Amino acid sequence: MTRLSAITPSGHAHAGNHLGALRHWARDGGPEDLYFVSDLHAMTQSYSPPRLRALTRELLAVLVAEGIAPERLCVQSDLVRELGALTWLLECVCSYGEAARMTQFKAKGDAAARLGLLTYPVLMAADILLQGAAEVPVGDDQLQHVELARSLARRFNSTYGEVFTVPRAVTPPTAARVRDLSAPDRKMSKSTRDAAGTVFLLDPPDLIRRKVARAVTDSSDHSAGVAYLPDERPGAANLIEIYAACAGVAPKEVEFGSYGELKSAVAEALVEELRPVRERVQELLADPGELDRIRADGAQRARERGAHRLSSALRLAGVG
Ligand code: AQP
Repeated sequence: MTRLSAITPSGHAHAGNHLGALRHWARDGGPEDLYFVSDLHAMTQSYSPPRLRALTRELLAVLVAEGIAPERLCVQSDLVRELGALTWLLECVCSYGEAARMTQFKAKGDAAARLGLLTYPVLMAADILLQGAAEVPVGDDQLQHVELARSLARRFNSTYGEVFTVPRAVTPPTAARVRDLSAPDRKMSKSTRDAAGTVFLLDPPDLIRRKVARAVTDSSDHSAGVAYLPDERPGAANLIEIYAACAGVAPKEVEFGSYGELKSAVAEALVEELRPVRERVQELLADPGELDRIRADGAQRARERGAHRLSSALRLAGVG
């Protein structure tokens, strides 16, 4: 059974990506799973090409450093020809109305929006269908995109002939949803403008300590006992959840006498949780040869894995 997951190089990876996704990809994945850096998806809004290239490389290093087996990794743009061809086939079985209904397009799309913002869910369908993925672990915000991939697979299969596995979305088991430390009403995010609330995987320990020390706890009385109240005190609950995720316990089991103690414990837990990843990323970035090899091998494997599906789809569609 193949599962497929991706991380978009829209910024530096952070503790939310690690606790909510990356460490699970490393621990729970099967031998057929595929993880990729979705650099093509980072192009739907204004971006800097040199920064995109550097972030793509950094995120590939992060995935390796997280312990994901190199044979399960690739970079999306290394398959740009295959994905470009398949995206076109799928766009030709997708209606404009279906694409325009995607909530992310409805939220950000206006007349000036890049056409890629409208069509990138079709590219995501191509990512999934090219590799024959059966399961796609996603959060609620991406469910609609997997539904589109299912519809396009079924429609292509029934119109031209059976080629594609119809994928299904799976919700990852209770992964942590880490919130911004300064604005706990929103999730920790790569593309945040205010880095104070985001603990990046590559932040040095002292910076992590400073960011956690300044985290919002929703209480002016820092000596008061710590209670896990996600609705009333989302900032404190976020810190408790981060500590619980690092310590491998349930948030309700976390007990501290004061917010000061909680913050020190969260800072040290995060520093130790992220230290091996940061150190390994630094080694990988210092040795370009190893990363280049991993990337080239991953591209070749992913290309070979999708080749027969793409050629069958082109043939059945009467082209290629
Ligand atoms: N704050 C978070 N807590 C837990 N999990 C998170 N993920 C993202 N943010 C958190 C999970 O990380 C994986 C890769 O993320 P993505 O590249 O698909 O992008 P995203 O969900 O849009 O994440 P970001 O970091 O917030 O990026 P931007 O700022 O570009 O939107 C996914 O499995 C995601 O659920």
